[in-house]
Amino acid sequence: MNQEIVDQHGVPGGDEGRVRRPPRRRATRSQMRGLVLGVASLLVAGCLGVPVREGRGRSVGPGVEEANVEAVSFGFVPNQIRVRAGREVRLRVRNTSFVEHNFTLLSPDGKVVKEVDIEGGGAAVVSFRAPSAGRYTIYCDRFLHRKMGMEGFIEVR
Ligand SMILES: [Cu+2]
Repeated sequence: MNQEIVDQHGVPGGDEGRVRRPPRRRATRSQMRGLVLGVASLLVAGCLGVPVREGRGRSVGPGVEEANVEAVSFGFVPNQIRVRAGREVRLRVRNTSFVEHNFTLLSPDGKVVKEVDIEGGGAAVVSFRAPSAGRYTIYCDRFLHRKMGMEGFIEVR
């Protein structure tokens, strides 16, 4: 982290000898960089696809697979989860951000299988049967969230 700059010159009328001022130049520069990075990541998310983070279900009992999914602003981690066909799949979704997100699960033919809103800091378990191979889609239905990267896939094999 950047060290804060302490201005040694007092301000007329001030009763303290040392006055702490915000490091104006650096703040401006890092704000600019933040803006550029923010715009760049929006472009990447919206146009080129977010980075793939793979995960897979683990067996937690006879015929049951479980996977953890983290909902962040704006994405799911992992966003590509492989599970085995013929199982009950339990997705443990934790929203680790401060805003509400949504978790919608679509079947390979585009039907809503499950849908749940998860408040900031909250969690939900989304269970479904995955009878045969196919690609399920997950996304957040909040305005623009999917476009910004809150989308992923459950690959049933
Ligand atoms: Cu969201």
